[in-house]
Amino acid sequence: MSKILGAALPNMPWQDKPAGCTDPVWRYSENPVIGRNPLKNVARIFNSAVAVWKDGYVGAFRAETKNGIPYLYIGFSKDALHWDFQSEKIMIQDAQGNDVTPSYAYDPRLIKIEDTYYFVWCTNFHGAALGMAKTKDFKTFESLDNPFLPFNRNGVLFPRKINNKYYLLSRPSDSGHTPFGDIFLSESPDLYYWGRHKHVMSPTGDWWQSVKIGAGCAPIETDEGWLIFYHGVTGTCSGFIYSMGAAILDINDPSIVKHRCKNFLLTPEKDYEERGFVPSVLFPCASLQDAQTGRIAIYYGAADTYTCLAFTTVDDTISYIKEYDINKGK
Ligand code: BMA
Repeated sequence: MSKILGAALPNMPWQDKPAGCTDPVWRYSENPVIGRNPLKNVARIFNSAVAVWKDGYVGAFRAETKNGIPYLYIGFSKDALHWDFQSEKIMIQDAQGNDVTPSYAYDPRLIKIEDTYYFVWCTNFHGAALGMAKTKDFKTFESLDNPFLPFNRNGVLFPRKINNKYYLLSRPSDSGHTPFGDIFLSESPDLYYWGRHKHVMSPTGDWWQSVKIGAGCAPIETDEGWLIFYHGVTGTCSGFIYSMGAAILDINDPSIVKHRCKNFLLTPEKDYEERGFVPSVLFPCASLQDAQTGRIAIYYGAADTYTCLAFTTVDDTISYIKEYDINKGK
C-alpha cells in the first residue's frame, strides 16, 4: 500500500470507483463542475487550480472574459464543487505597491508553502512567460517577479522546500502553440533567483505524449516519491490532443524520474472534453488529497471550456504507473 504524506482532508470531494471500472482514474459523474458563462463578462473557466483555505477551499481560476482575454479570478467554496466567484479579476502589485497586473494571465497553479499561497501562471512578458505572486489573505497579491526569461509555461512549485530550497517545474516554449517541450526543474533559495536547472522528462515514443509535455498539478508527496500528474500532447491532422499522464520523482532530487507511466491516465472521450472552444484538451492543474484515506481529486480543464473533476487513490495510481512503467522490459 502506498501512502500520501501530508494532512487529512476528510471533507474533500469524492466518489467511489464505479463497479467494473478497470482504469486507475475515474470521472466525477456530475462533470463539468463549472459550466459556460459562469459569471458576468466571463465566457469560460477552465485550466484552474484549487487549494484548502480556512474551513473550506479557494480557487485561482482562468477566466476567459467576453473580449477573449484571460485573467485570474478568485473563488471560494465550502465543498470545492460549488463556487462563489469574485466579480473582478485579481490585481497584482509589486513590493512597493505599484500595479503590475499583466495584460493577460492564464493556466494558474496555486500552491501553499508554509503559511503563504503562491500563484504561478502564464503571463505576458514580451510573450508567454511565467508570472509568480503570493498572498496570505486573497485580498492583496504581491508579485515575485517573473522567474524566467521568455518563453515558458506550465510553472509548478513543489509544496515544500527540499533541502532548504524551493523547486519549480517548468516547460520552456515559444510564444505560440509550441510544437515541442520538455519538463525542467529549477532551484531557488528565495523564490526570486532561480538556477541549477536540470532536465526532468521529454516527450516519448508513446503517441499521446510524443509532441510536448508539461507539469500539471502540484507534486503530491508520497512514501514512494513525488507523484506528478502532467499533460502529454499528440499531433493529429486536426490539431493537438491533450491527455493526462503520471510519474514519480525522487523525493530528495526531483530531477530523477523513478517511474513513469507509458499509458495515459485520462484522455478526452466525454462530450465535454471532445467538444468546446478547443476540442480534445484535458489539462490537469490541481489536486486535493486526503492522507488518511489516500483519496485524490484532480481538477482539470476540458476543451478550454469547462472545469472538471476526476478521482483516484494513491494506491490505484502508483500501482498503475508501476504496472505500465516506461522502463519496464527495457
Ligand atoms: C496551451 C495553453 C493552454 C490550453 C492549450 C490547448 O498552449 O494555452 O491554456 O489549454 O494550449 O488550447
